[in-house]
Amino acid sequence: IAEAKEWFEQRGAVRGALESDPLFGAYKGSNVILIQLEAFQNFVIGRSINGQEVTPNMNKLVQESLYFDRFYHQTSGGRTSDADLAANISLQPLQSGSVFIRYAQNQFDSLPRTLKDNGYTPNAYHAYNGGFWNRNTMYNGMGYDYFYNKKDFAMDEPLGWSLGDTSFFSQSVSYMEKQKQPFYSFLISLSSHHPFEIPESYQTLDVGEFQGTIFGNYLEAAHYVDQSLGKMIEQLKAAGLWDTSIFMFYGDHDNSINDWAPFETFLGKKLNEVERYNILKQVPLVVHVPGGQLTGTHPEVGGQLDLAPTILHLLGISSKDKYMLGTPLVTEKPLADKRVVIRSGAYTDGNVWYFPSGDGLEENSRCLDATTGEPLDTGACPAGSDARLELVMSDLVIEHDLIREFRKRNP
Ligand code: GP9
Repeated sequence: IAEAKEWFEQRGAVRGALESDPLFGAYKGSNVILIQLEAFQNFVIGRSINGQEVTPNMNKLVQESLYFDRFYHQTSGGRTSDADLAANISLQPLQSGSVFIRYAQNQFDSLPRTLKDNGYTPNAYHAYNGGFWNRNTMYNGMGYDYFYNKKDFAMDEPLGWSLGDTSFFSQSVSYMEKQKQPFYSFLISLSSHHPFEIPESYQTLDVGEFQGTIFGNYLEAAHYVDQSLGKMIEQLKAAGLWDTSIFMFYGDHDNSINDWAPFETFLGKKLNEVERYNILKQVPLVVHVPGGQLTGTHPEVGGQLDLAPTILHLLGISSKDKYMLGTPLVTEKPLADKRVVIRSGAYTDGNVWYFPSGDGLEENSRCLDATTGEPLDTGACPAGSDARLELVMSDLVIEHDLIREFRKRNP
């Protein structure tokens, strides 16, 4: 326990050292709207098909925001719930199963509770059954004031599993308008869920040769989500919430389409192993700050575990004493030795991709150039054991409810 505590505290010290960064607290007191988009991968951003942009509203927002185009999802078998865990608790998912289901009774240093302790009104919004992924129980423990779930939404736009994202976002904003400020609103969209079939009347993109395929349906669904988000932004502006809120969205996980042929046709090139892996793991992260003062595309690597530390950093709320794994991404100077660790034990620092061997032997692991995909000497990937240690420490904390123990030793 002492070893794990010390290891986490070292990670906390990295965040603590960044508190002298000029952006620490630059948006103190702002509302925070964080949107997790279902199966939303990064490769659609900025792309067109038959002369039509797939995500015109997001592309426009990217121009007025910070855009991280090498941002990775870090989910495992707990899929959407793992992304939520990463974003709001900053711990790694488990090798199997979902933390939301297996360890909902644990004590965690969650983003909603931390914000609540700092005067925020934290609420979660998702227009599906509250018990799915054990959210009712988990959200209660995470400190949300209220979880707006299916029963809180008028089913005025039935689509797919539940309510269409356009109505979901719109009704969520109506709830936000009544919240005591500052608020933290965490929203989970649903309309772009596998297998991405949306009614014909919703298919407003000409996907040409992909028409009637799962890949074509995915593009249509992404286009619909983009329209929904565009309308939400207009509504936030009309409600006077746009300039008082940090507005962020990211994708939760990949779209589970296992055939690379349509990706290659859509992107117009053959994809090497590293390009495929990047497409599979990269989800967009867009951060719009009040007044749109921070803009530009950030090529530094980051992952979902960095979301809570990033938000706390911008708000000037210290996370150095929180048992979290991530580090802030929006800083004046990016961290020099930043690494993103995937549940498989793979990691990237932006220069290399390290893939551990299936047999666990270090000499059988692989190291590839992160851009060209060329194999490199394993010496170019020296941090495989550090990546593994991050997973071991995260597992220890989750499987033995260690944050509760840490706090007893150091309240
Ligand atoms: C359901 C939704 C889907 O509430 O979050 O979860 P997924 O199947 O993508 O993990």
